[in-house]
Amino acid sequence: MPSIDVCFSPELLHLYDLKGKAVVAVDILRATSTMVTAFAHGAADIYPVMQLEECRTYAEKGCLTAAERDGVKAEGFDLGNSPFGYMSGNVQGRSIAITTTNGTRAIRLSEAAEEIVVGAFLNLQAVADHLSKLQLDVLVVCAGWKGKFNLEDTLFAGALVERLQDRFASENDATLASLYLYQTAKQDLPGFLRQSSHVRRLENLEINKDVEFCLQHDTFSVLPVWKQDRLI
Ligand code: 3SL
Repeated sequence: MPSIDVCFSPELLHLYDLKGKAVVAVDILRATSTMVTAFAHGAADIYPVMQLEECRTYAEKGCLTAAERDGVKAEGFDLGNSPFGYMSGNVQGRSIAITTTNGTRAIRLSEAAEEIVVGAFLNLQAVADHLSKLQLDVLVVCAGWKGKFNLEDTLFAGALVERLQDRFASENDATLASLYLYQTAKQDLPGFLRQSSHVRRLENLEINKDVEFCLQHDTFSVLPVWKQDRLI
């Protein structure tokens, strides 16, 4: 039986061997939720990059560019990191280059894995179905916040473990902790997360509707998968 494990921050990735594994990269608030939303609204592909300057260069290649730092859209880019910015038909058929504080970093630092998929509550079942077919050992890589643990990515990890627990061995402490946390919180995720650091950060930016949207389960069936230098 394959196994599932959880890495609480990209800073802990050096402790894991990614070779031969499937990574689920997650940044619930909001990068991976936004990427899933972009694909669900017709985006052709997405280039997640780490630096603002690199992201800017993709405009010359005909890409839409998207950038966020500290929760705010960076100046001079077409799009920010709110899922609502990707829903108006504006990304249909387009390539997007995106850089965010933590989410794009979690994806790029996972490149040694056999496969990387992008997960969010919004496409939770699509991720679970894909991993069940793939039968590789799984590592959920939480983007966290600037190297630190966060609740929302851990809750996603727990939700995924719950859906996979019959088919995957999940006996390590990180996985058990994620599962218990999710089972405690799942009746009211927005309420549970009200005191969390990033929800408070986003509240100060007055984007509560983003939080509510990103906590919805199984809204989309898209599954962004890493191929060479981008998500398709
Ligand atoms: O850290 C990130 O990658 C972002 O998703 C943060 S924010 O939700 O845009 O503030």
